[in-house]
Amino acid sequence: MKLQYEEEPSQPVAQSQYPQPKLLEQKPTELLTLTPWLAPIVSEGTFNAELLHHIYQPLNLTIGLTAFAVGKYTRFVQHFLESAERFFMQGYRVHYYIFTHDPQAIPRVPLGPGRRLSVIPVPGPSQWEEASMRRMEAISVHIAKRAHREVDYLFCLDVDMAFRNPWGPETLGDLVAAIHPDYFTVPRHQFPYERRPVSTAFVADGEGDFYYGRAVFGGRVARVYEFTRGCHMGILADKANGIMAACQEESHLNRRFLSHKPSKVLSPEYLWDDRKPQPPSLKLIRFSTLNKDTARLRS
Ligand code: 5GW
Ligand code: MN
Repeated sequence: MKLQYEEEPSQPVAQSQYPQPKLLEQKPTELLTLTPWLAPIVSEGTFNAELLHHIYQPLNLTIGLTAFAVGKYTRFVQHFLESAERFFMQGYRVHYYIFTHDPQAIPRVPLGPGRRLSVIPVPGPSQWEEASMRRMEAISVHIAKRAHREVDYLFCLDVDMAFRNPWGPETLGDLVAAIHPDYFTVPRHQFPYERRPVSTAFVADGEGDFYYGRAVFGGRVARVYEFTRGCHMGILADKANGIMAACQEESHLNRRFLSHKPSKVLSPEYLWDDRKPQPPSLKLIRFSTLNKDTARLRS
């Protein structure tokens, strides 16, 4: 008997036309729970946290978390880490990687047992400005050099944000994307994709699943490596052609998630923005952009 095996969902999906999955399609206050390619969409009420803990705890996993703090963004690190200590992967081994030009500026936030922090040096703010969009490159290099040995899963997050409610093993998956809070009620032809065909981030009008935010993505460390490398290659190709995609890294991230579908999708609970009122469809906010002015007042 000939063994058959199914093609992995990580394979590029052929371009095709199909209806846009709509997070709010069924009832106005109930989120879609499954994508058309059968990836779970995670939100409060779709999982049992206690059950998941019993399943994942014995696996002794280490979860990595990258965040960049270059230039003035070092001021966000303290609050980011303190909130992560309270809510991010409580009860699991966690390895924070803070990428910065200024290791002295990284505060020593007390960490719980099994949790550690490494500071990863990156070029200073002036180079960062010129070479914005270096995050994909820096993360892929860091995984190849080091993180692939140290963590099982890796999340890559913006630092100007804070955890507000538990973020646990329900978020773990091979390749994980988060729906952008500004676009989950928007028809896909209005997504701010890169629309110029000369860009490697090009997305045609009739295409698109969800518009994902670049502030949150992750997955198994090997898959995050492929993902960040793929995005970086697209960015380099555009640079060689003198093109900057409409939403920089986020355009490339969205292009890649269209052909390399995420195996798990996080609802905007996991990527919110404090400047927006909480809609009835979101039962709680887990991770949210700080009101930057508020953050400035606090510091
Ligand atoms: C931000 C805007 C323009 C040029 C540089 C930056 C910048 C971003 C920076 O100077 N330092 C820095 O560490 N970052 C990192 O990139 C932070 O982790 C930040 O959270 C992330 C994305 O930049 P944001 O948060 O300003 O982007 P938005 O789209 O969330 O406002
Ligand atoms: Mn941000």
